[in-house]
Amino acid sequence: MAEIIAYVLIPVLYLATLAAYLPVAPVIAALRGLALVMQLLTGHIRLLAGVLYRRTPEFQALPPYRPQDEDVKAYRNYFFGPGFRDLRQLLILERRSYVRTVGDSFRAVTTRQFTAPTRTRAVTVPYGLTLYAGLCLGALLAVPPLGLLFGLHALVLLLLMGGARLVAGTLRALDRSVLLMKRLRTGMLCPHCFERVPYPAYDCPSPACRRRHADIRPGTYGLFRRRCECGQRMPTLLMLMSRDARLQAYCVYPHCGKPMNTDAGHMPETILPLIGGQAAGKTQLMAAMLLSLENAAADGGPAITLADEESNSNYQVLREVLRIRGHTRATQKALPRAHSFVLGSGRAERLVHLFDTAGERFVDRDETDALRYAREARTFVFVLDPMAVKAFWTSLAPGPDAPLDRTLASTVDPEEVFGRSIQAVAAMGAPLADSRLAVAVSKTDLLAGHGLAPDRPDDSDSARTWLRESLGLRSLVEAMEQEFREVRFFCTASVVDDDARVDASIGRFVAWCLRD
Ligand SMILES: Nc1nc2c(ncn2[C@@H]2O[C@H](COP(=O)(O)OP(=O)(O)OP(=O)(O)O)[C@@H](O)[C@H]2O)c(=O)[nH]1
Ligand SMILES: [Zn+2]
Ligand SMILES: [Zn+2]
Repeated sequence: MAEIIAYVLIPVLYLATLAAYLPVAPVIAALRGLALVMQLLTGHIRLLAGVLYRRTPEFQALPPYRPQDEDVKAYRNYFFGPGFRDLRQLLILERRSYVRTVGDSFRAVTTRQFTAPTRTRAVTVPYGLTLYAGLCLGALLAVPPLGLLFGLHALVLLLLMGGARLVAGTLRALDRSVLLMKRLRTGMLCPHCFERVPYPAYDCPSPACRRRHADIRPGTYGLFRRRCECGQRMPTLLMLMSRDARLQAYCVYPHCGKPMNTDAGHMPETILPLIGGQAAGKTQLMAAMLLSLENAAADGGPAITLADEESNSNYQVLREVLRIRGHTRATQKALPRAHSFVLGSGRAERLVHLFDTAGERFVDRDETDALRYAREARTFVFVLDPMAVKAFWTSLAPGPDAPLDRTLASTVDPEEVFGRSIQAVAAMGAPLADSRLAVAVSKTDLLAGHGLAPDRPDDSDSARTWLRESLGLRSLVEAMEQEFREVRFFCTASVVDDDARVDASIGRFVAWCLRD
């Protein structure tokens, strides 16, 4: 009987139970597979949160972008590198997590159902095989949704990366057109090396940092703002700098790198070179021009502010010299030859650079290079000291009163200076035929005292005739009128009266020079 039970009944019963189990097995396998798929998907979401949001070390599989490793010491914008790094990290971590999760699940079945079962193997082996089948199915079925999630992630990232580049490009174009509107197509003038700077470099505004950012424009390191290595945020565009938060601009040329005017790039620029021989009266004329604009501002004219510390302190010195009727010669050695100031307010604001182009500069090759800025000028001033003309001393007999102070005269022949400077400026590529020339006949206060000045000093034609006929400068006047589109003659006296008001001749002269 025992044999019947052992070899017939039990096997038949076992086979019958197995047969009954068979229809249920696929359901169990499917459920196990589904469980694995869900486990893998939740794992993916956990990874996504870790990589994109929590950013703890266990979610980092690739070296991060650090500002100290960059050429520009700033943090990258997410869509210019870090976003792609996150996607790659996610892929790496997902692959690891997939292999681990699937492997762990298989190992668990192997131990619990095959190698160390808690119940008889007759039960655990079929169940284990079912679970194996389910796991195989789950591992396979998890791949398409995971792939889809990655595909979606990559697509969204790609779109945002493209969008970010589009925004950066648009912002740059917008900033560029604002610059064009301000007539700064070729950039702003560096008052130290006289080069045109297409877009200045800026220092981090944090006083403890001051890292130089060569190009702050929207791009890799930020769209609207960028973050310096020190953590300080700074605007990416001239357009985005508010009036009182303008960053200090610096020249981008490696041989210079000096600070530019803080207003550079924020308003149109006018360059006004003063050409003339040594001691022709350029420095004093420049001071008188500034003082005259200051007088005009006090009378309700356009406001004037010296654009930088250096311009300001130099101007204070010059003004004092004018005021005490001293002579500029003693001070000029230490003075640079540029004064920058902001004229007007609101939309009419502009940055004016006055340059003293010393006559001796035209001799030296290096010095002529410094004339580069003249390329951008459309109005030139030629300072003509009548006392430097030989005919002045021979043909104009001074009156009976005290003789003219010859030591105030320039010793350089104006004709020679004009010829040389115009040649040099034209060689720089300045379109003289499109430019205007203001001829400032200097020191006329001295002449007037001796009755030697033109009859009507405030009239251009009268001054012109005087230069041609009385001073014998016919060929010089002709040369001027040939080179320039428009020539105007002014008799100027760079002197102040007792109320520190500049001679009226300067006001007229400045107004013409700064006319648009
Ligand atoms: N009275 C009078 N003196 C003037 C006038 N302009 C210049 N001077 C004097 O002429 C001399 C030369 O003038 P500066 O302005 O130094 O000449 P500059 O062209 O700058 O000379 P460099 O820098 O050497 O090329 C100085 O002693 C001035 O005080 C003027 O309009 N009236
Ligand atoms: Zn420079
Ligand atoms: Zn910084």
